[in-house]
Amino acid sequence: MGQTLTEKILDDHLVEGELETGEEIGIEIDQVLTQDTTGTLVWLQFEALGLDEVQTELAAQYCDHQTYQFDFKNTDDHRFLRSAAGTFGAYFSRPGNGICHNVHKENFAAPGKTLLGSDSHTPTPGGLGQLAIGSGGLDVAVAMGGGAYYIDMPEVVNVRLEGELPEWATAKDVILEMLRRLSVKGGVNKIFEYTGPGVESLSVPERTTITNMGTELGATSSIFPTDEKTEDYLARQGREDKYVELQPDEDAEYDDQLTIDLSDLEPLIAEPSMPDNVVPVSEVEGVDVDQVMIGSCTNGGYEDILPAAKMLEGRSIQPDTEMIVAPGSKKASEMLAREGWTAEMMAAGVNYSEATCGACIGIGHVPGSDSVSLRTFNRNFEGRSGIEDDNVYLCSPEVATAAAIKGEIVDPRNLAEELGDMEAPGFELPDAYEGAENDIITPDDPVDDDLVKGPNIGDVPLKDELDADLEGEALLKMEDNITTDHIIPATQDILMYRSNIPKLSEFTLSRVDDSFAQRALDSDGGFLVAGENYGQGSSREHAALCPMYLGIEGVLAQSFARIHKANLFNFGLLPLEIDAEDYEQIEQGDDIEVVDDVAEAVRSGQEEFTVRVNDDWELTATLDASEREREILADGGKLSHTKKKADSG
Ligand code: MIC
Ligand code: SF4
Repeated sequence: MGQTLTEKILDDHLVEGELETGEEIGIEIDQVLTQDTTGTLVWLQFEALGLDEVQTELAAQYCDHQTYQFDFKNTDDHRFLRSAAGTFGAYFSRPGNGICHNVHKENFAAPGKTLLGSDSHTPTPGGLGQLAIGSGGLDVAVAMGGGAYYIDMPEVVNVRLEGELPEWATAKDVILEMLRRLSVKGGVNKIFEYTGPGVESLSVPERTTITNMGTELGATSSIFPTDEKTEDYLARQGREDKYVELQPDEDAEYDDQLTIDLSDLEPLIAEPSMPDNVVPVSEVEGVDVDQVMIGSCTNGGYEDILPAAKMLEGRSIQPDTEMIVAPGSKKASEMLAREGWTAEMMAAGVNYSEATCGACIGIGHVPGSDSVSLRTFNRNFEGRSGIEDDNVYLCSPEVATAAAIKGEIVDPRNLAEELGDMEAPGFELPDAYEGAENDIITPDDPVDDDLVKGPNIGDVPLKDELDADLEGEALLKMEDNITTDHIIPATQDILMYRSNIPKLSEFTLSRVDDSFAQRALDSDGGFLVAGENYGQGSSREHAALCPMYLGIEGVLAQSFARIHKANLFNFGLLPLEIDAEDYEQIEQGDDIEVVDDVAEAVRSGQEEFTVRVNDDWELTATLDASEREREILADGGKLSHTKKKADSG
């Protein structure tokens, strides 16, 4: 039987297990990436594991999320990261050089290689045939030390692309269409493999827009085969030697399949406040728009900003609509500036920003109260923009720019007809990707060779072994699709505590209930209760580490997002699955007791656990975990587990 492209790459990297759907496999990692808000924990844990040198082919540390350095704590984090990169042997991309995914794509991404990153959008270079996966920071630290990365073998789903995109429809509309069909949990434990005649009509940056936002489907990864377009793209970066041809076998068997006819697509938009609230733009025409933002790791490339610049050439945006362009990389910025496009945008009224994640996680350009913001980003979770009751829509750069020109949501096809002289800008690559040559410090020529830790950078707390008795209050009951932004928000006033867990923990779940952290500290242990897809969104392991620090013992949820579930194991929290009826019946404040010797049951492979509620009724909960995960959990998390293993020789 032939192999899928995913199976071929996994096979090449397999160190444990077999490629059978649902079975745990261990794979070798070639490249890792990390960024400033998850990277400090990565290196602190690398150090705590007693590791002293990067073992992967390549490791890259980016400074991209909090580049405005509002507080000395952010700046100290960046200094620490530079010193860690220098000390342990990683590339260091300086603050302002751009978003990890964009900069990685422009400099290091390589077909056929595996990439593990402590950011949920790590799958971006899947657009050029790299098998890239997002994970918590501790898994990245272990991989960087030469350890395998473990996942359950995902289902491989074939997305067959046919036809070609019509004018004004874009790659963003392809992935919005996927979200419309499959929802934000439709991709959990799946890898989407794009094939079919439609692939060749898409350039690499268009493909990476699709693979980037596969994360919003909850997918483990997304990948395209390689072809002339991939080779050409790498050549424009001066890296044609990295090209390898990668195609699935003709008789490859997929777990599932769907077809998208690109020629049927039209401009789409995700309404507030979930990326899968997708409708045709024409259905929401006429909504007044206060703010338009172009940028992020989804649509912040040279090729994404150029269409906006072309649409704006010789025009003005509406006086009551603000338009901000935040490029994904300094290289993109430098190229646009050298070609004069930055000046065109500025003349049209654009507020041009540095290359950063920034506004995507509520840092800067926070929308006004009761206002509408149209963004080319990938997430519009409620409150993520920095204001609680936000109205953030997600769309392509073309739709965003049309809104800035008109001052309201408009289908760009209708705007073009109205204006009479606005052409569809199309999609164009630069002749050569050149610029920002001074912004990556190589491991061969580091700035520092010793760790520099500011006063806000503390140790990573450890948890004790799992107890025999697990009992406590259901401290918080939450609904479906709770995001890691709910658990640990990323906004400016909170982000500076990412390396200070005691302080950061004070903000745990504050967006759901501001008394939660104190209640958790006051009670001796306790549980969280949630609906479906608990912990979707980011890879931030703080969303497991902070509840652990507050004494939370476990989470009872109808289902979990993949990365968050792995993070719960890594920090020793018991993730139990419960059914919908039991979920309905449990109330916040109920007494929860996991019957049995829990530690023993976890180690021995027990799958079903009896949970007694209020000493009154019982439910059966499931622990879906591999032997490896059970050992980690029982030992109190991966750090304690690894130390214990090292101590026992
Ligand atoms: C995000 O988009 O939410 C982030 C900020 O990039 C996170 C990482 C983090 O929390 O630092 C992600 O997606 O993993
Ligand atoms: Fe940065 Fe936003 Fe991309 Fe996360 S989703 S890496 S915050 S641009």
